Amino acid sequence: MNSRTQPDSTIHIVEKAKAFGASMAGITSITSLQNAPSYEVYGNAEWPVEAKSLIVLAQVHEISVPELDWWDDKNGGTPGDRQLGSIANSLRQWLNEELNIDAWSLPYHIEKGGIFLKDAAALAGLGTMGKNNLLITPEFGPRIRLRALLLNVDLEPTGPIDFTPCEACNMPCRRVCPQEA
Ligand code: B12
Ligand code: SF4
Repeated sequence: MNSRTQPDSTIHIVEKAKAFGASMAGITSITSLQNAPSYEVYGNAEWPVEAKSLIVLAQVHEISVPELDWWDDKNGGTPGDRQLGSIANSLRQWLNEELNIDAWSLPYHIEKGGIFLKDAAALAGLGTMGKNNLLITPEFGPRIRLRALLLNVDLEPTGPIDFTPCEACNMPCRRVCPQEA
């Protein structure tokens, strides 16, 4: 598959990501990401020249399972990120085998070639940037972990969305910090 694909392909790929276990998934273009606010601050990023779009995956971290976000030095990561990595890997293989789409899994850290995941997720319509500087999703609030795959095809974007939870809120997120940051 190449050139611009149909909206049906976007829906099919997003649904498959969820079937592999992602709580949410969405698509945006590399061009949109290049113009996102974090790149204005950070400067240009380098991606494979073939990359045209990306799929952002989110996994909910329920309040009852805090250990999903516990850093473990032995394996160098968190259980939640390993679960999301495995979902991304299954999706990457399926995209390649079933749709002939090349997909690149990305490192977590920006300095190792990762992307700014909150910007990507906001552009892909998973949620909006909250006043706490985290991505807030309509269904799971900020309690999600993100990951992304770059794709060598143009796909119909799924965002951004019109969602403004902070507008009518008295900002407990800003008042809770013991250091008044
Ligand atoms: C470096 C980093 C950290 C550092 C520094 C955090 C910081 N506050 O600067 C440390 C280690 C401290 C950290 C801590 C945490 N992090 Co962190 N971190 C990252 C990482 C690797 C890069 C973030 C970064 O440097 N951003 C770039 C700087 C320049 O910008 P920024 O501060 O994010 O602000 C930009 C956005 O707000 C954007 N923006 C604002 N409005 C809008 C509107 C639109 C439409 C768009 C597109 C963009 C946009 O523009 C700003 C720049 O101008 C990302 C993973 C990734 N690869 O993206 C995870 C990530 C952001 N972290 C995450 C999380 C969960 C956390 C913690 C909650 C972890 C924890 N359990 O404590 C804390 C929260 C700390 C906090 N109060 O912010 C999640 C966020 C999930 C979410 N729901 O948003 C991410 C995406 C990791 C992941 N895999 O899911 N983190
Ligand atoms: S507590 Fe309110 S202001 Fe803060 S991020 Fe959540 S909705 Fe936005």
